[in-house]
Amino acid sequence: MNRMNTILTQELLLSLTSDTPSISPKFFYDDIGSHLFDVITLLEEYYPTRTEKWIMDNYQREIAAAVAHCDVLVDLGAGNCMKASRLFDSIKPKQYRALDISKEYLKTAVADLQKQFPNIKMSAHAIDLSLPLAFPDIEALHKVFFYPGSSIGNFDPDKADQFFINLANECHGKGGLLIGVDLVKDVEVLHHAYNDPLGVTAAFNLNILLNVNRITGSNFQLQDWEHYAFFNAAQSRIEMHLRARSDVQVMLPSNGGKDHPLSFSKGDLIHTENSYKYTQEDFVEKLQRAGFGNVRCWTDPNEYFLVCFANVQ
Ligand code: AVI
Repeated sequence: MNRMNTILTQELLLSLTSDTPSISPKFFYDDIGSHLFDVITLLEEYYPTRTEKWIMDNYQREIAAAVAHCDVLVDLGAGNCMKASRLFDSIKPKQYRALDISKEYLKTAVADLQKQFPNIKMSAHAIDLSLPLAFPDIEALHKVFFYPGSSIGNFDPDKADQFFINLANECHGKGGLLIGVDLVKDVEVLHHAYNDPLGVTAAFNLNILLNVNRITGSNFQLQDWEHYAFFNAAQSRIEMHLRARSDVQVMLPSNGGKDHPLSFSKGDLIHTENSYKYTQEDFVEKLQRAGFGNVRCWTDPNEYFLVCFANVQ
């Protein structure tokens, strides 16, 4: 086992053996998971992606005017880099840094994009956003951090606060943050977005077990588990879980070579993701608390989704 998988196995052993077993959502994004997520974004029920695109397209000029200046566009969850590339003509960055957890997928996307935009200096960085960022070579430049798609919703609120503080510090007094976030709305709309009838979200959720098997050598069987997602109104979040369809035994090889048995009873849950939904007011306050100011907001006619640009103060 390579060093990275050894560290990840240790992390998974801890989270899977805790009182409330969980798998971090970062494990969704292996090659298959990244592609399944791309399909989710095309689903009729999954409104966030097309709604954010509508806002970005419709308010393109106003957004570019708010951003005003951008030496480096730092794309914090680049994926296939499509969203950032749509900004290139209006924001005109001199450099583009694409960050994502899925390295191979990202490298291919950036290489393709570089051919289309040869004048923008591009680089790809595989990164775990739960850790602090550091770009000493671009400290002095005017940076715009771009964090679309409501990926911030997958952070617990206190972690999101810390993340914003880190970004504000990374700006070194210049630049800002362009971010998209999903808003609180009718529960039915939220429910369908995470329980699509084609079963793509279910496949995305279940695929996390295949990735865990690949990384750790465990033997999760997909037929033992089912997708379970619901809106937790008290916490203002969609929760995704995998629910055991029967009593299940799983072997998780530990680093020392001794297998670690995991037992689940029928109905037991493995928590895989939270997706927090904010009100505009709460979200703006959150940015301000972290050191961002002059927050400008754009939304769609249904007020399903919010795009904000905030300068570092
Ligand atoms: C990436 N993230 C913002 C998605 C979300 O909506 O929380 C991940 C996702 N999970 C299920 N469907 C989409």
